[in-house]
Amino acid sequence: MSETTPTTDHPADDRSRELFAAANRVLPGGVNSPVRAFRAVGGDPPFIRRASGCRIYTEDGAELIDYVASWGPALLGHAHPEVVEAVIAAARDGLSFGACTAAETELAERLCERVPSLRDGMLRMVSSGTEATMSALRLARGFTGRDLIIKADGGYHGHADMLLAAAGSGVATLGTPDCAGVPADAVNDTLVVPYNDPDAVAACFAAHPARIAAVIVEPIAGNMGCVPPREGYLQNLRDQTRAHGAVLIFDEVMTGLRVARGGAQELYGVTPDLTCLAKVLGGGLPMGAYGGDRAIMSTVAPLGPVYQAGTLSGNPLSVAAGLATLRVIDRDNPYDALESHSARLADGLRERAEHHQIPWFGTRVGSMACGFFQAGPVHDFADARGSDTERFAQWHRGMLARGIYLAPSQFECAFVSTAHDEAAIDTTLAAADEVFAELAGA
Ligand code: KE4
Repeated sequence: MSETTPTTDHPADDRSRELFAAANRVLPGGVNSPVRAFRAVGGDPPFIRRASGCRIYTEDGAELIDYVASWGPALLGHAHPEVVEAVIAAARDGLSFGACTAAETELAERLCERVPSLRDGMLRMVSSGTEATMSALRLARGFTGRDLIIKADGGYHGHADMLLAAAGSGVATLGTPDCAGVPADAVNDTLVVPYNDPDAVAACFAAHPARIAAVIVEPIAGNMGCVPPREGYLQNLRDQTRAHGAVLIFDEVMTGLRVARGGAQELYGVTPDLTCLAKVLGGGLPMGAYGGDRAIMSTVAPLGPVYQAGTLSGNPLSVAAGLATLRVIDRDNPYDALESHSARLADGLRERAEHHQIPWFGTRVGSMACGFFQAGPVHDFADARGSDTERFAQWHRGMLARGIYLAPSQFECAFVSTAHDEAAIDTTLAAADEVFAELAGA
C-alpha cells in the first residue's frame, strides 16, 4: 500500500539512525523488505540487536514489547529455547544437502494430520510464502488447463507477478499491473474482486465460464489490516469453486498454525482444495509449503507436468525449526491462552479508545488483530482505506516512544505470542491509554 510519509520525525535513536544511513547506501530504502522502512509512519526504524520472548532489544539499548513477531512467525515468542536448540543441533550435522531427509517426511506427516485440506493429501515444501502461493496457482492452472485466477482487492499473497494486479475497471474485467515491472500480460489473467463479496466472484464465473483455474483468498484477511470473513463467505467460495470446477486455494501463510491448530480452515469448517503455509511453519526460518488434494498434488513434478523446484526447499534447519514449533504446540496447546491474552488486549484497547472518544474499529481473530482509526465497520479493502492513516502514524510513534513496537502500517496486523503474558498486555494498555489521551488532545 503506498502511503504518504508524515513530516514529523520518528523517535528512533542515534545509533539506529547511523545504521539506517549506512544501510541506505547499500540497500534500497535501507531495507530488505519495503514495509520495514517505516515510510507509512515516518522517521527512522529502530535497528534490532536481539529478541527474546515477547521483547526485542534495539541497538540503542531500548527494550520494546513486540507485536510484529517477524510479521507472524514468532507464535512462540522470539528465541524459544526448544526451537533454538533444535536448529543448533541440526546445524551441527550440516546446513543443507539438497537431498532427501527423514525429517522432511516427519514434518509433512505432522502437517497432514492437523490441516484438514492436507489429510490424505500431499504437500511440497518451499522457502517462502511467495513461493508457496506462486506454485499453488501454477499447479491449479496446470491441473485445470485454465488460465484465469481470482484474488481479492487488498489480499496479499507475496510478490509473484500474476498477483501484483490492481482491480480491473469492472468487477469481471481483468486486472492491470499494480506495480512497475509487471507486464500487462502477467496480470491479464488475474481478476480482482472485493473481499467478502461472493456476488463479485459469481459475476466472474458468469463472465468467464470454464476459464477460471482458481480462487485464492486469505481466509482471514491480514494485509489490509485484520478483516475477518463475513458469515458464510468462505463456504460460498467453496460452493462456487466446486460448482465451476475451479481450485479453491486458502492462503494460510499468516493464519496457518496461528488461529487454530489446523488453521482458519479448521476454525471456520471450510476445507479448500489447496493450502499455502509459511511463517509459523518455519518458526522464524525460511520455510513455506503448499499442498492438499492428492490428485491435484500428483500433477507436480516429478509425478506430473507442473514444474516447481528449490535448492533449499525442506532444508534441515528450517525443518528442524518447524518440527520443534509443532512439538511445542502439540505439547502445550497454546490456543486457549493466546485467545484470552489477545482478547484482554483487544478489549482493553477498545475500552480506552472509547473512553478517549477516538474513532477506533478493532478487529481480531485469535492472536491476530488490528485497530482501524475510523468508526467502521471494515469488511473489505475499500472500507479499510477509509481509515485515518495520519492518526495511525501518530499512534504508532506514541506507542513506540513508550516501548511498544507495532507494525508500521495501518494495513498490517498485530500478533500476540505465547510469550505475551498479562503483565506485557497491561503495560501495552497503559501506554495506549496515554497515547489515546494525546490523540484526543491533539
Ligand atoms: P513471504 O514471501 O513474505 O514469505 O510471504 C508472502 C505472503 C503470502 N501470503 C500472506 C497472507 C502474507 O501475509 C505474506 C507476507 N506477509 C507480509 C506482511 N503482511 C510479509 C512482510 C513483508 O512483506 O516484509
